[in-house]
Amino acid sequence: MFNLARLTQAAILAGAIFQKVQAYAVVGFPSAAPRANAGWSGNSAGAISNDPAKRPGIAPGGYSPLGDTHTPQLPHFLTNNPLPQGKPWGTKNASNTNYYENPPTTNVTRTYDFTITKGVIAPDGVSVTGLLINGQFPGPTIEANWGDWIQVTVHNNIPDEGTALHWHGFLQKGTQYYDGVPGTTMCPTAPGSSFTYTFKADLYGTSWYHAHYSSQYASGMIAPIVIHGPQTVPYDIDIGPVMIGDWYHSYYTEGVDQVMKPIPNWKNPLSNNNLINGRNNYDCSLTNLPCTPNAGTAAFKFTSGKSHRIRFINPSASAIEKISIDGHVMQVIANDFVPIQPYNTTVITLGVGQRTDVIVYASNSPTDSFWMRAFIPGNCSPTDGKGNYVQAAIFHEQADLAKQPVSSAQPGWNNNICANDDLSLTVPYYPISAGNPDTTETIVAGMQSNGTHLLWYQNDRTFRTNYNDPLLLEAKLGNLKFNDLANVHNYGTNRSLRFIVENHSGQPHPMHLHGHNMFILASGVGRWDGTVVNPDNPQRRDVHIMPIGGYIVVQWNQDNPGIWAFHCHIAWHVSQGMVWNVLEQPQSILDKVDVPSASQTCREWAAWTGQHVVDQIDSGL
Ligand SMILES: *[C@@H]1O[C@H](CO)[C@@H](O)[C@H](O)[C@H]1NC(C)=O
Ligand SMILES: *[C@@H]1O[C@H](CO)[C@@H](O)[C@H](O)[C@H]1NC(C)=O
Ligand SMILES: *[C@@H]1O[C@H](CO)[C@@H](O)[C@H](O)[C@H]1NC(C)=O
Ligand SMILES: *[C@@H]1O[C@H](CO)[C@@H](O)[C@H](O)[C@H]1NC(C)=O
Ligand SMILES: *[C@@H]1O[C@H](CO)[C@@H](O)[C@H](O)[C@H]1NC(C)=O
Ligand SMILES: CC(=O)N[C@H]1CO[C@H](CO)[C@@H](O)[C@@H]1O
Ligand SMILES: [Cu+2]
Repeated sequence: MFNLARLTQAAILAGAIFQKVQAYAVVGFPSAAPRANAGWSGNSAGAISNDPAKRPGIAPGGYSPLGDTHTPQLPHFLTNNPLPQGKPWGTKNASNTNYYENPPTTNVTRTYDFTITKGVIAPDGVSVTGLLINGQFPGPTIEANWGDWIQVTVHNNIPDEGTALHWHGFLQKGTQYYDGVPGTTMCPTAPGSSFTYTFKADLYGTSWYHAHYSSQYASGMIAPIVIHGPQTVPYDIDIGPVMIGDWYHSYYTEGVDQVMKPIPNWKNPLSNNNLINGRNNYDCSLTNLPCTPNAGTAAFKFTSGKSHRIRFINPSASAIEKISIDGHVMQVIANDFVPIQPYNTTVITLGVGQRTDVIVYASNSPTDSFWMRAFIPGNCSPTDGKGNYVQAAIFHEQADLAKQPVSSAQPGWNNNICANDDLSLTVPYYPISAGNPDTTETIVAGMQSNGTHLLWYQNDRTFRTNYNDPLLLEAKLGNLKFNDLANVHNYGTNRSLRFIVENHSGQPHPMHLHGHNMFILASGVGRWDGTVVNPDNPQRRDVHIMPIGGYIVVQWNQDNPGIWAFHCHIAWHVSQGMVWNVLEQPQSILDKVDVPSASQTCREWAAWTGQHVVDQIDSGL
């Protein structure tokens, strides 16, 4: 056995090898030593177990098995269930199936059992209170095949807070009760209680799940989801999820307190670090908190001559991430759950909640090594300027793991454009035309005072939840008179809706819609001139960045009865009320959507809140 700390130290002392990050002065950014790889030997990529439970555990020092050179690659699909001939999802593929209308049914259910706990963690060496899923940060990866059912039982062992988990990007057709938005679809799960979610893997690709109760997810309740499905561009190796997000050296309630302070004392929380799969170093001289230097950065393994799929996910509370790999072009094959016609780029931009799947081709040199980099531009997202950069080493099979890669950053790797790639580049693989909407809504978003607090308003409406009285449960009872702060808008049986959202603010907003993929018709700075990009087949996804001082134009078909939040995915903006609820086909909610009439979860929540004060400072989401 070798000593982790000593190896890390040795790697730093390799001196000349450590390359200072060029072009950007990373204040206080300490060495990025590769992690020790106690379990990994030699050149083999490691056997892939088809049973996620049989994969190796967490590397020393980390809180998740992700992001180490011995993290096993993922299979192309799961086979630990009775398989019909061929693919688990049958003959459906990326070009012959409209996945919104005809997802496959495998009749296989993947079950997971999660326990949420609160404890002190130090992912970057700085000790903070965090929230863990089965003791992990990021939490355990959910893996399923396209067409499977996913069933997750969540035990809330947080002693003093409710919780709810949201499965980002799934349509939840007929299963909205399991969408995990407290006060909208369900009551929060009380401390000591459990809740079992059941939903279908109707779309395929890369996503994540996260707490939707206040800003809990900013304290660690995030984790990847991989739904194996048809391939559009063949590749050899699936590296798996790479979550890149901001990190705060305080429990999330501190951020909520800051942003919800009455005028004039409110302020935007500043992120303190940037993590890849929950890992980075931090310069301990910059904090008064208990801190251990050289916590370790993430590392990945490539095989020379092979093509590698990487599943980038931005689970930040607030940050826009710029992601690049030195010396390598990334071939983009999907955005969110939507496969697209491949295009090449060197820098990927992800707003909160967004995913991009890429294929990276490795050189034939077995000893190659180089850096993956991620950067949060300060003009896009409020950071303290000390920890907005993270890097992770990528090693080929015979590279010396004790040596820092020596590679140069891509041109533009740290560009400060607070917007997604041009919509003309992102063309869905399965073409669908948006058509003309039945109803168009113009929404002007900006900050306004409610008399005491500065909140986000959309057309003079802001949002605050009532945990004890979920909107969906009321709709199921036929009660459609919601109070003003519920911010519910009834679009009845309109077949399609178009939202023109204007941004009267100095910040970009990653806008997310539950229960749907949106057609992204246009996005830009200033005012929309009426032009639709790729009108026959516009980009579709579930989050798109509304640029600073600009707009987005989105549209979707009302094919999913329910109450769906259209919200900014910046945790602090949601706290301040940036949520617009779409009530879709209320009559069909009564007729078709399965919602328990007497919710045990609400009874448990009512019992708990009868004896404890819920200190709901923010909107509740
Ligand atoms: C999908 O299947 C159809 C046959 O149903 C076939 O013609 C087509 O080439 C397949 N597309 C892909 C991308 O595999
Ligand atoms: C799934 O179950 C349904 C109902 O029992 C059945 O009709 C269908 O053929 C099954 N599909 C597969 C792929 O086994
Ligand atoms: C994209 O990059 C890949 C790998 O470098 C290359 O094979 C392909 O030809 C490129 N495609 C385009 C359109 O440049
Ligand atoms: C403004 O909003 C905050 C946060 O929801 C709330 O606590 C406060 O009571 C509101 N002020 C008024 C005057 O309604
Ligand atoms: C369409 O939505 C609007 C709200 O914008 C509503 O007034 C109208 O009644 C809806 N139409 C139908 C057919 O439900
Ligand atoms: C389209 C639009 O109205 N954009 C606005 C975004 O916010 C800035 C700042 O308030 C305005 O100047 C823009 O007109
Ligand atoms: Cu926002």
